[in-house]
Amino acid sequence: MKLIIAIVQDEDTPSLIEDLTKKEFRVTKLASTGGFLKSGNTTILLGVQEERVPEALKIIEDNCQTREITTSLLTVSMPGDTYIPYPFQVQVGGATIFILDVEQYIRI
Ligand code: 2BA
Repeated sequence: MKLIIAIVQDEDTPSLIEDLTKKEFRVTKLASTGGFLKSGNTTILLGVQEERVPEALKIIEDNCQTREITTSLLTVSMPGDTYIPYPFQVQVGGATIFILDVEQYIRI
């Protein structure tokens, strides 16, 4: 068994979870926050049989889009201790995925 941890954008989460559950994957959804943008994203936990990993990855790929986000985390300093926000574009990936070996899977 494998544990897929997928960090996805909030906008893609409802359709992703619907498609995964339709195909009888067991899913846990966690609210998370990206360290760089400091804005909300979603972390999905999926415990899957090894042979179903490609199917799960395909569903994630089909539901999660890369997007350009405009952020103003950077500031430009001006004379007189004034800082003005400096908008810039960041490309946020469709999904960041980790796949881990599961030693044991127990449901009580
Ligand atoms: P954030 O940390 O909020 O990052 C959002 C996007 O900002 C990233 O998109 C990347 O394009 C950019 N970014 C992140 N750190 C950067 C840096 N130090 N300098 C310049 N640009 C930077 P993604 O790479 O698609 O990541 C989307 C979200 O996935 C991340 O949100 C974070 O929550 C998670 N993530 C990505 N890589 C990770 C990793 N190696 N470990 C844990 N979480 C990760």
